[in-house]
Amino acid sequence: MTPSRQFLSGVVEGFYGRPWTASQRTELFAWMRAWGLNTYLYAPKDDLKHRHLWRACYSEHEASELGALIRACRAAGITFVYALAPGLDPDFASPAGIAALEEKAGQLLRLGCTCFAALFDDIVASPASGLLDTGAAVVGPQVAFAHHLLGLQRHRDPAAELLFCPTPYCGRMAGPPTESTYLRQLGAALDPVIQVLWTGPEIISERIHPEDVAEVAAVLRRKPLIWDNLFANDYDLRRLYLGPYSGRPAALRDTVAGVLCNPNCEFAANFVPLRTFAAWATSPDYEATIAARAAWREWQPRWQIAGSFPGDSSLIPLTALELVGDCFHLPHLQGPRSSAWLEDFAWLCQTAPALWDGRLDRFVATGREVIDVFEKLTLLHDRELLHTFYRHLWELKEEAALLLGYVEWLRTGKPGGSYSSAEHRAGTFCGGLAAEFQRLLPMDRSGRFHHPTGASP
Ligand code: GDL
Repeated sequence: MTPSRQFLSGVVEGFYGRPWTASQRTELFAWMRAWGLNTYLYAPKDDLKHRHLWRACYSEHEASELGALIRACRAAGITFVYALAPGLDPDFASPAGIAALEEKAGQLLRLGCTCFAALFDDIVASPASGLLDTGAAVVGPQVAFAHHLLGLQRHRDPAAELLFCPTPYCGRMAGPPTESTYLRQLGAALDPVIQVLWTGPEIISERIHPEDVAEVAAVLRRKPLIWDNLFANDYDLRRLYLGPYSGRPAALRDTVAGVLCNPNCEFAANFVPLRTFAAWATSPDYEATIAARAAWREWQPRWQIAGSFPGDSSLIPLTALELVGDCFHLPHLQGPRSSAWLEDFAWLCQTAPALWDGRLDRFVATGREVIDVFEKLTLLHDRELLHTFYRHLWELKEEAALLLGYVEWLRTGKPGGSYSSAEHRAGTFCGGLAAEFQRLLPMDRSGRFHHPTGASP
């Protein structure tokens, strides 16, 4: 195991989709500085020169923007880490690949970057089994590349650090770590100073407990550095995650080298996720619900809405904001009010209207509140904030209106009939082509898919 070092805590901009803008990153650094986070890993999958065209150096204009970013990050007291993801290139470790690495790393070193990462995630198609147990042929060139990069850094700074993302980077892909040829070879060959990234039991891990990382730490011969995809939404852009950082007990901090969060693609959606994550990373008595409430309160001043008269403005009430956070919560968990809303609907559908009690009122009140929050949001002065949430809340308020109409029809309608709404024309379904396929092959609650006819293929 490596000797104990500073616990790394911060953000990895490591998602697929539009990278954040310079001003969003500047805002991010201000948040991170204020909240005590120390590391920013630059790894936007869709910066061509980070991954697909990793060998290409940045143009003069791009280099000046990147240099400014590095300086802004460092001025905020945050370590800037530039990630190279060369693994899609079959010859990344050939002499030509190494020459390209020298040139590319040279450019970044000149721009002031002193910390690097070599990422080898998502470079081979996942087999149906999900297991990615690649062997020596894969590990060797990756380690050679990383060691060469470390050497280039050390030339400048003998204390330089390097991060490394393996090809199987979570429990599901690697299988039991002690049985993974790849991980065993990596643990043995990789310079102990290099930190290895790991997303936990899953790519999107609902929970990461100390026992979930003990075995991989032993095989890698170092504590893993968690790349946390809890709030990432690039794999399902109809979702947003605004819930508090959860599922990681405080004891995890002693068993990992650090945690870097890869959050929502929509920058503005990340205030509560990152604020609560920072609270988790920096305080021993973190409590998710309390941290979420404090984060919404801290963010509320940004939610100013126009009043009926020019110059008249007010803040969206905290309860309304918390309802937004509840409706767009966490990947594996609805917020408490959303869960109750869902349960109430299921209950109302199964229960004769004569037996409905206060649950109808609660159901209707939540639906109306959702519609009302959307109306309020459209009055936001901060239009960037509005448009971050617009599509998501639009879909939900449309659904809320449908449900309210449906429940009213149940209450007053004749049994055995069917309901139609003026907003829903025959043959139009939300979600387009992908949703049509999802209706043909739905996933069950345990994450399995069954042959549509019911018979085995
Ligand atoms: C991944 C990718 C990441 C992506 C995330 C969520 C890692 C190491 N790589 O597998 O770029 O944003 O899933 O979709 O997590």
